[in-house]
Amino acid sequence: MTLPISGDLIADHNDQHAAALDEDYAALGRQLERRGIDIDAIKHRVAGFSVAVPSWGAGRGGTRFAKFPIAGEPTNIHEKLEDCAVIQQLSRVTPRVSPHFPWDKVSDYRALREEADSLGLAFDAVNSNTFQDQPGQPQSYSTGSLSSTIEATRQQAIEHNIECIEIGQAIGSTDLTVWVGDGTNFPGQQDLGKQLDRYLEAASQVYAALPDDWRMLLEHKMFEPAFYSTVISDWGSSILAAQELGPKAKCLVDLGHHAPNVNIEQIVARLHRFGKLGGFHFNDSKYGDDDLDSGSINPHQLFLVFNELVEAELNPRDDFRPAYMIDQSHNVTDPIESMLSSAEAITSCYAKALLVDRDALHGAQEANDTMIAFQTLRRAYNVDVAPILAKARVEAGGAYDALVAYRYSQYSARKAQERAAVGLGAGIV
Ligand code: PSV
Ligand code: MN
Ligand code: MN
Repeated sequence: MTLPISGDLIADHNDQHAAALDEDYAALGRQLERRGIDIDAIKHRVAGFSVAVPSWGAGRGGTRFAKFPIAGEPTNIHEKLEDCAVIQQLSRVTPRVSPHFPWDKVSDYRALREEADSLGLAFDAVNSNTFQDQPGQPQSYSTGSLSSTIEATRQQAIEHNIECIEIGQAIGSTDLTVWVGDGTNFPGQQDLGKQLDRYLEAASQVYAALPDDWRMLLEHKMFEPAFYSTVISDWGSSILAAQELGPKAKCLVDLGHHAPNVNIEQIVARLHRFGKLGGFHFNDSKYGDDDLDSGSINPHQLFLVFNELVEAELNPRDDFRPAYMIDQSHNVTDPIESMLSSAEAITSCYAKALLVDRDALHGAQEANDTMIAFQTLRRAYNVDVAPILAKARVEAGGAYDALVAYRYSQYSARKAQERAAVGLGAGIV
């Protein structure tokens, strides 16, 4: 396997920091031991954690207004895979890539799977795209896709999703993530009930094409591109649709897709309660679907989401195996750096959630001791878990400080020389 970053470079970097890491890990271990926590057991759980990176996140996303490409930015799935391999090689928590079609279209998917494998990667959920028209496509999605009033358009959207399942089978995926931009921009534009009926009927045809071990992850979003109503706008619409479709349909929570101030951790608990929590798109948001870096705006919320996920792990329902993915748009940073930083932020919140004294929390909840319950969470949130993450990373072959090692490798300067320049243009959703 030829990985993009030199193994010697990573080893040298780690050697330089080995003594400091041992000291910090031992000090944190003593601190946690006083609380009755075995640091090695936490490190073991952290080592087992992973989150997929989005193929589309490897490029500069841009916004509706502009895209500012950077030199060396990937322009095809092969280059994107190479960049994702860098993220995995240094972080060791992102072994899978979530592809998007037709953006990542190639002629030979078995070869693509082998290519990913040779880079130490596998594929995660396949994302369909019926929110944009593609060159040469017979029907336009201007009237919507799975919910369009035009039968031929619905049929085209169904066939595209089924094609995504087939591609997914060739590349080793077992989940199809379906997000549709369908909705309306004006009151009265469509019958809100009939539009959902059409969506459900079409989605059931996609569902019928799922292989036995596959899941269909329904991703809701409140608005954009539809600004008056969206067909699958919230977790209520999502769970109702998933319940109607059947057991293989689950809900996917993108952290940026909710009404402002909504309690996302409670949504997580609700979806889990009904066995419908299928996956996540991690990112952060200040105003809407901002697709900012995970944990950059509200790391406490991310921790509270993971607190619910750890509770869910302890009380699994209906084959609980959420697909964790990043979904971000990098407009002003090197995407590799953003995803390294985000993967660390996400894993940190998982580690902190593992540190919560569950007996103390549940006891305080039963006794209605609000302050102790809150402080039990706070105590875990306040721990600097960086030594646990670094230890797990180094032991798995990653870098002590992934960002520093990445800069030191000059990977981005090398790619700027090797790769074709990217044209200007608007961004992606
Ligand atoms: C829609 O805003 C979304 O979150 C969906 O996951 C899409 O697949 C992705 O963004 C496209 O960038
Ligand atoms: Mn998303
Ligand atoms: Mn989004």
